[in-house]
Amino acid sequence: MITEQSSIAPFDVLEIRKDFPILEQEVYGKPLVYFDNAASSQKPIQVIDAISNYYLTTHSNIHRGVHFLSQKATQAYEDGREKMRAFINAEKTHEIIFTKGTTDAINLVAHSFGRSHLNAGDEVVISTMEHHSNIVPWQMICEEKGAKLRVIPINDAGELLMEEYKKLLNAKTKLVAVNHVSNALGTINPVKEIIALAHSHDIPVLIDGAQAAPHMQLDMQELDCDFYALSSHKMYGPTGVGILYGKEKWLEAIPPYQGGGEMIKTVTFEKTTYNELPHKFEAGTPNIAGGIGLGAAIDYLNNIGLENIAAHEHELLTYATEKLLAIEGIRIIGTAQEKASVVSFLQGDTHPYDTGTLLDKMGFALRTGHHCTEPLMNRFGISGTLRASFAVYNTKGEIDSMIKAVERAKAMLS
Ligand code: C6P
Repeated sequence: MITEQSSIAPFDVLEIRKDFPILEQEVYGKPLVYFDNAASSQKPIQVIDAISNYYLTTHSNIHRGVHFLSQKATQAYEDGREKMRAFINAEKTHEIIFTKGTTDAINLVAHSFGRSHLNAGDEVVISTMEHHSNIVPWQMICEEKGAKLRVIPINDAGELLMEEYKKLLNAKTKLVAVNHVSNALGTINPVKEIIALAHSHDIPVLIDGAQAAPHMQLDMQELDCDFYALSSHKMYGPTGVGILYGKEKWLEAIPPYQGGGEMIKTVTFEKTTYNELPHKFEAGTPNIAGGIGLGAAIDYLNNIGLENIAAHEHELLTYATEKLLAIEGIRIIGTAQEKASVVSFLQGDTHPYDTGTLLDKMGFALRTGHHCTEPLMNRFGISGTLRASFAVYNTKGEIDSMIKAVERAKAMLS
C-alpha cells in the first residue's frame, strides 16, 4: 500500500496494484487488463476511503453553516483546493476554481471570457488535435459573437507546426486554447513556447491539461499560462469534479459564469454584487465529496512521486510501441518525439471497433473510435483508432498479453 513514506522507496508496481482492488477482477472469465486510462483512471482505496469517510463522518453543506459539521466539511473541501494549488504550483489558492471537470472549466472560460472579451472579427486560435471539449465551446461563442476560429495545423507525426502557429497570431487574436497532451495521439505539446509566443502579442492562453495532470509535474508559475483546465477522474480522483486555474487578474476581469447561491455578496431585486474569488465562479452547492476525493488523489500521486510515475509510464509506452510495431500490418497514429503514455493504432484495414470488440472478450479494456477528436481523425483520413493508454498500475506483463491478443484478433479477422 502506498503511504507518505512510499516516495522514498523504489517504485514497486505490484505494491501499487494492491491499492486498486478493481484490477483484481476477471471479465468474461479472463483477467481484466485495464488500458483505458486516458478515458478515466481507476481509483485507489485511499481515495475511496476519503470519500466514504467524508459521508460517514463529516457530510454537511459548506461555506454557510456555523455548526461543527459544516465547518469541518468546509475545511476538508478547502484543504482539497489548497492541495491542488500546491500540486500545480499556482501562486494563490483563490486562483483554483472547482468545476465539474475539464469540459466545464473550458465552457466557463468560453462563456465568461468570450462574452466579455470577444467581438465581431476577433479570432480564437486552437489546434487540429483538440478534444471536442476544446473546440465546440469556442465554436459556440465565436458564432454568437461573429468571431472566427483559427486552427494550428499538424504534421504526419502529430506535432504542431509551430511556424504556422506563429503566422496565426495577429492583432485580431484574442485567445489561444490548446491541449497540453493529446488524448488521441499522446503528443506532448510545447506549451511553454506556445504561451510565450502568444504573450509576446499580449494574447492570453488557455491550456487543456486533462491528459497532462496524471502524468507530469505541473507548474503554473513556470508555464505562465492564463487558464489551465483539468479533470479529477483522469488523475485517480472521483468523477464530476475538476478545476479551472486562472490567473487572478483574469478571474477578476471576467464576469461570473453562472448565477445562484454562493457566488453573491449581496442580492436585491435591483442589483446583485458578486462574491470574491474563488466563490464568484462557484454557484450552488458544489461536489463536496469530489473536492475531498480529489485532495486524496493528489496525496496519492505525491506519495508515489510524479517523476516515478512518468518514468514508469514512459517505459510502458516505449515497450508497447516496440512490440506493436513488430506485428505486421500495425500502424501507429501519433509518432511525435514527445509523447505521454497513449498509443493509438490500426491493424491493416480492420475497423478498430472489430479488433476492440474481440480484445474486450479477451479481457482487455481499450478505447476504440474517434476519441472525441473527429477533426483530428479527418486530418489522418481515418474514422478512428484503437487506443491503449497506460497508468501507474499497468505492467509490461499486461502489454505482453495484449500483444498476444492483438495477434489473435488479427488472425481471427483475416
Ligand atoms: N477525454 C478520452 O477518452 P472531461 O470529460 O470534461 O473530464 O474531459 C474532457 C477532455 C478534454 N480534453 C482532453 C484532452 C480530454 O482527453 C478529455 C477527455 C476522454 O480521451 C473522454 S472523451
